[in-house]
Amino acid sequence: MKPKAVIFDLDGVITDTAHLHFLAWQRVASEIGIEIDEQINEQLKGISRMDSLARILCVGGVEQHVDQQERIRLAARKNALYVASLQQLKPDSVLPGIAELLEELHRNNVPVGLASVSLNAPRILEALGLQEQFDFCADASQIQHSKPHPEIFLAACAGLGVCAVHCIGIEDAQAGIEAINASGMLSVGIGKQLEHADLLLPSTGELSWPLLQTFWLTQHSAHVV
Ligand code: B16
Ligand code: MG
Repeated sequence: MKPKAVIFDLDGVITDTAHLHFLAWQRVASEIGIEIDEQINEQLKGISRMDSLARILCVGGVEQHVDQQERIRLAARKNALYVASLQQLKPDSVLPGIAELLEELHRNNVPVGLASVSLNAPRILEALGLQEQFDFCADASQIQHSKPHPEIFLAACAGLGVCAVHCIGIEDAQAGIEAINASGMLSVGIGKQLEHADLLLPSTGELSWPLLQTFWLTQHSAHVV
């Protein structure tokens, strides 16, 4: 018995773009007099661009004073800075263990999906040379809710033609773990401070197909009963 699919988050699981998001937001925030630190960035992981901006405006206490037109301008400015920084991504920016795991999944005929709320996901996969490795990438432009809502994971399952309860999802953000759990999939968390993950690993380097298989065999029957 094996999972019908494995669905990956992008930022923080496939590659480490969280820091690039942070640097771009930090610059835009400072231009309007708001200071943000890494702790605040932690809350932006898995959250859409406009929702991230709303949280930053909240931190600065100016949420009521920034209209929609200005929000669109600030989000576009952040995205331009972020996209420019993506030029530094190369195939060796893929996090440890990921390329090997993708190969093992293909060798074992396990479909692979991507569930990222980033509108930049296709260009990031291309920069990493991984676009051929995913059988289906959920399109962030077609969803209404970012994580912790399960919509992006359910969209990935639908695209692969599989039922969520037969899949494993892998995430590095708390909002993402909540999204996986709400979708009915089994959750694998990457990091040290995540709560509610069915399996928690300190880093992507620990991921492997034999480990996921054992996890599936021990957890799946208990999970669907
Ligand atoms: P963009 P994920 C998320 O990607 C990031 O974690 C989050 O920080 C970002 O705001 C969001 O994508 C939107 O990204 O501005 O590029 O559309 O973790 O779901 O892969
Ligand atoms: Mg992530």
